[in-house]
Amino acid sequence: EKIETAAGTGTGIFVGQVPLNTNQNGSQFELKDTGRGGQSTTDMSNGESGSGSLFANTSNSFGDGTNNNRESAAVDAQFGAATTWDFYKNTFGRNGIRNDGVGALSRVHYGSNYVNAFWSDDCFCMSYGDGNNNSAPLTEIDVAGHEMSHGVTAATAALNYSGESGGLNEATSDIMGTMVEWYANLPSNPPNYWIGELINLRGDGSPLRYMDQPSKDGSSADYWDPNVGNLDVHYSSGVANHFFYLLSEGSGAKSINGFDYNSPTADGSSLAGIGRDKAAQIWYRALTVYFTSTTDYAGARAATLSAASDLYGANSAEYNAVAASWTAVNVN
Ligand code: ASN
Ligand code: ZN
Repeated sequence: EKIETAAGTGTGIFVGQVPLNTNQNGSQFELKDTGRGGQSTTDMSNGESGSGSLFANTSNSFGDGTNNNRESAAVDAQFGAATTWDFYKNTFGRNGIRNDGVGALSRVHYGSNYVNAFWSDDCFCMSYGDGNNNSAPLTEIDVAGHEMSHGVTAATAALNYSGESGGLNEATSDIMGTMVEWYANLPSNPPNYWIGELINLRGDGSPLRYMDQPSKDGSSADYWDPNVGNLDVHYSSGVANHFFYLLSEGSGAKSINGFDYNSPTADGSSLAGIGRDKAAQIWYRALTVYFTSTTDYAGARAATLSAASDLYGANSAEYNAVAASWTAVNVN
C-alpha cells in the first residue's frame, strides 16, 4: 500500500468546507490521515459490526454538505478527529488518545435509525448513528471531541462509568468536546458552551446539554447533593460542567457569539471567570495526574486545586477561582 499524503478537501454537514489530509493509493484518495496516526473514516452502511469500508474516491474532494452524499458525514467525522488530535497535541502536548501516536478510527452511518454516537476502547474507534430516518447524522464536532475524549479518560484516570465518578467521566467529555469546538472555531458552528446544539436530537432546536445552567435540559444537576451520584451519568455530569463554565466565564448573564448564558450559583456568589484555556489546563492536569477510577466530586475539588496550585501557584487567583467555583456548585 502506497503511503503518500495528499491535500484533499471536503464539505461536511456541520463543518462546511474544510481541508483534509488524504492518502493517495494508486488512483484513489483515501480518507486516511497518515500525519495524524493514520486516523481514518469508514462507512458502516447502516450495519453494526466490523470496521466498515474506508472512504475513497478519485477526485480527492469529499461530500457535498448534505446527507444525500454518504461522504458528507464522513467529512465531519474525519475533520472532527483531526481537530481533536490537533487540540490535544497543541494544547496539552498529548500525542493521540493514548499518547502513543496511534490514530483512532471513525465509523459513520452506524446502525439504522441509530440516534447516538459512542466511543469503544475495544475497536479504538468512535461510531456515529444516522439519527431518525437515517437522515440526521450525529457528526457535530463537539460530539466528536466528546467521544474521543472518552478514549483519553479511559487511557488516563479511567473514571468508573457510574456514580459520581461516572458524572466526572461524562463531564470530562463534555468539557473537552466543548474545547474542541472552540479550537475549531468554525464559521458554520460558532463555538459555545452547549453540547450538540446543531444535531437537533430533540427536534425542537434545543441542545442536548447546557454547561452554563445544566438543569435547562430538564434533567441535569446544577449543584451537588448527596443523591447526585444516583442520577444517570449524563445528568450527574451537570455539576462539573457547571463548575467548568463558572470557572471559565463566571456567573450571571453573558452573551458570547450570539449565545445567551445565565449561570447561577448555589451560594449566591458572583464569580469572575479565569478563561476557558486556563480552566482546561487545570482540568486536564487533574484528569491525567490526580483523578483515579473512583474520584468523586469531593475528590475532584481536591484534584483540581492541586492542579491549579501546580500550574499557577498556591493561593494564585486561579487557585482561588477553582475553590470558589466548586463552592458555587455546592462541592465544599
Ligand atoms: N453518546 C453517549 C456518550 O458518549 C453514549 C453513552 O451513553 N456512553 O456518553
Ligand atoms: Zn459520553
